[in-house]
Amino acid sequence: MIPDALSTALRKARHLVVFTGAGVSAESGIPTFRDALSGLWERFDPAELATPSAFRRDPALVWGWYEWRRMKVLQAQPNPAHRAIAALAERVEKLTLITQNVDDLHERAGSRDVIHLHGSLHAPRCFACGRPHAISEVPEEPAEGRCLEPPRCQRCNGKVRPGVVWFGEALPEAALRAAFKAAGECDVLLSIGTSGVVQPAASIPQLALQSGATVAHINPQPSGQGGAREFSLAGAAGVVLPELLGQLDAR
Ligand code: BV8
Ligand code: ZN
Repeated sequence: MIPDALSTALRKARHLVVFTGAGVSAESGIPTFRDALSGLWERFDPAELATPSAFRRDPALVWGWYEWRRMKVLQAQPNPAHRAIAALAERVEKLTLITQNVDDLHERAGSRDVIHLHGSLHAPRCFACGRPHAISEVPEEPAEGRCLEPPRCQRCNGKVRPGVVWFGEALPEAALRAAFKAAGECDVLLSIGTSGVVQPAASIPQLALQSGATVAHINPQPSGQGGAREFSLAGAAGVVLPELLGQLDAR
């Protein structure tokens, strides 16, 4: 059930920020960041595998992990959560969608101008010279647990790397600036499917709260500190968001 105070804040919101993590893609069958470490990668900690040093040390292991994840995304469909977020944009004056996810399911559900704080699985580039690398979008059976030699750059023959932001790497400047600006100006921020561990992205809901916005966390795990303007809606995004949309439409 959506608390009245939150429904009212949503109805009055002129600027809504939606901030998503891997949990919003969970119902599309995409493992969350930690769940992605199954099979061959089970023995790794994500913060250790998703790093430039891991790629330097064992490019085939890291490239294999990302190709496995990319194949999962190519075979997945947006779920009711992605679609409800795209529909929300038609119901508020301004919606800024900020995601930590590296899949393109928000875009495939119809969301536009998505701010990707941690890059994308669909934009590999040369590790040496940075040249973007065209990659096949044909979904192949994700080879569970296969190391794969990364392709080579056509310009300098360097190894191609995933287009994601690894631990220890700076987030894209413009994306981070736009995200902080939106969080500082919005009336309501919905934080959906994130464990709020990874910085600086994890500070976005707090920034919105400190700037006077109403914040709601949508997650099966209760989240947030709770307070006059902070709500925790315990549940799956694919269930809670359509309900929230329905309440907005029932006005
Ligand atoms: C930076 C892309 C500085 C890659 C990701 C010590 C040493 C070194 C660094 C640090 C350190 N201490 C802190 C740091 C900073 C570090 C950091 O935060 N580390 C953490 C581990 C403490 N951060 C960085 O390194 C960042 N860069 O600081 O650079 C700098 C500055 C200038 C110049 C140079 C350097 C870069 C961080 C980006 C890392 N890349 N992703 C990839 O995808 O492989 S982060 C990755 O993990 C995700 O993008 C996401 O953001 C994050 C968390 O992943 P998950 O936990 O799976 O996902 P999520 O949090 O969304 O959890 C799932 C949630 O969904 C759960 O809560 C679950 O309950 C919920 N859920 C499940 N099902 C559902 C659901 N919710 C709703 N509905 C459902 N159905
Ligand atoms: Zn190159």
